Amino acid sequence: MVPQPDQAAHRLDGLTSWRADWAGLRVVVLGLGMTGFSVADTLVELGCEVLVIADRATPERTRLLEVIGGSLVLDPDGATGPDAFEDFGPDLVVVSPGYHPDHPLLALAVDRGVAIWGDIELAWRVRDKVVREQTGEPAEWVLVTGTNGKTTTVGLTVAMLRADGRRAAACGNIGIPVLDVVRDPSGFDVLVVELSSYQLHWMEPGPGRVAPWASVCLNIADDHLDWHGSADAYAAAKAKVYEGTKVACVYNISDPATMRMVEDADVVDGARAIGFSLGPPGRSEFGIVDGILCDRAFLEDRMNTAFELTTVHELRDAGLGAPHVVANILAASALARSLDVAPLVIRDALAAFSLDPHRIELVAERDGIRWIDDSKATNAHAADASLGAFPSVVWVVGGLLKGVDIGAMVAARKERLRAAIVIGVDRAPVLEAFARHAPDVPLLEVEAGQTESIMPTVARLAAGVAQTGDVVLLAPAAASMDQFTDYGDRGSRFAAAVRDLLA
Ligand code: UMA
Repeated sequence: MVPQPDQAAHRLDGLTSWRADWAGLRVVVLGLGMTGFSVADTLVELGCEVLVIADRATPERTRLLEVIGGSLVLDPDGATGPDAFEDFGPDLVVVSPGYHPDHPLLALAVDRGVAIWGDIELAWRVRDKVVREQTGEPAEWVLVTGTNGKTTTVGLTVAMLRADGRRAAACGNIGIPVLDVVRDPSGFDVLVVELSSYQLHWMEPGPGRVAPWASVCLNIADDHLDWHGSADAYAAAKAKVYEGTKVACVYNISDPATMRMVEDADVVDGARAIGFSLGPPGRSEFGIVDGILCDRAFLEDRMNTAFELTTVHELRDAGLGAPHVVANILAASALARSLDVAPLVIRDALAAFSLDPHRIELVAERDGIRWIDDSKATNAHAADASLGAFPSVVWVVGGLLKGVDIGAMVAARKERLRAAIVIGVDRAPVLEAFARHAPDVPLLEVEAGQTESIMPTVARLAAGVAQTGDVVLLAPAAASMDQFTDYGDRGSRFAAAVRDLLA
């Protein structure tokens, strides 16, 4: 007998542990990328009946799915998926983050009253698979979102926790599915989970709601508007990061929208709001006084004293001095301090920390000109932060703009621009932004031809205009997939072209 939606809902409510009775639950998994595979693998191990439906799948994952005992319907044009869905009659759908919420199979699930979870909800429900020896409890979770700086902040927080001897894992949108970490038999004390707005979109109140130890939305600016439909919907998804927080909601004082998110969030009684900014900190805040990064939140006498964490000078020496990186450091310190990591341990962790590639990475310096790869600046907000770190810039800009207008940033930063070198297939919006807001900035265009020739041309053009004291900055304010495999490919090609030119 096919279970009715309310029976199925009742059963799902009880599935809040790895040891609950998952056997025989019929689940459609949407997507067979990184997430879809981790979901299918988990559910099969739990004894569920699993049908994966996807537009595409690599031969490797297709084969592995067969080996573990999941079924796959490949549905490249949307023709067979709906019938396969109906025939299977799922109790539950688990969706990969890349699926647009208007996808016909999701509409079908809603129409048939079938619950939809994201992979994060599933991971939270089964997080007790491996528990900590000392406490018998599963790892605590720390959630990190924001438009920019997520991965850096996750890396910093994990480094601080590890320096304190905790077993901490970075996971989520950084490229490691949370389910893989939750099932890792070695076990962890803390998971630091990077969440994209897509993953947050699917997180809902109820028995599967994540209750993090601490959470942060680093900043919010327009991004992914094509997926969410509006800036409000994007912000509403991001705000969910704070829901259910137990100890510390960390927010950005210079981005008041993040503070409002905390005010509106439904958190556990006693959870504190902790602000961070580059200015002097008030009580319950992290900030900077006379070049010293301070914690005025996690100490008894926060009226009169503060803990010193490190100095801007030391951070500059470690290549961590750009203002937006310092902001990430303050946020990560707040998360780590909420877990009782000592200030001196934080200082040591920072001294040993280096940024990931393609994040304001110095590629070369010659004749007083610095060449910097910030290919990770895939949206206007990140590029704006990057431009703000340098007084005189030859800016390499363009790519997939994802529906975002860069006009305001061009207007705000034009005084810093020696010239702009425009790349990308869809360059009309970039050219328009300059024509409207910065007509005096010289523009050099790179033909949208072969991928191999783009960066060598960029390097040659930049060398022709850059002067002593300038920074040639690859911070394209756009995604890369129109011409490159990903932002890493774009940055590596830039670095290789610069080195070739200077060799
Ligand atoms: N698929 C379809 N139809 C669709 C969409 C997807 O069939 O309309 C299927 C295909 O089988 C495809 C698979 O789904 O192979 C891909 O699923 P996915 O797009 O959800 O990607 P995953 O491989 O599962 O990776 C996801 C995140 N991707 C996205 O959110 C787009 C990864 O973030 C994340 O690292 C990974 O889960 C592990 O948690 C990447 C990303 O670009 C890095 N994130 C965006 C960003 O950071 O801006 C949000």
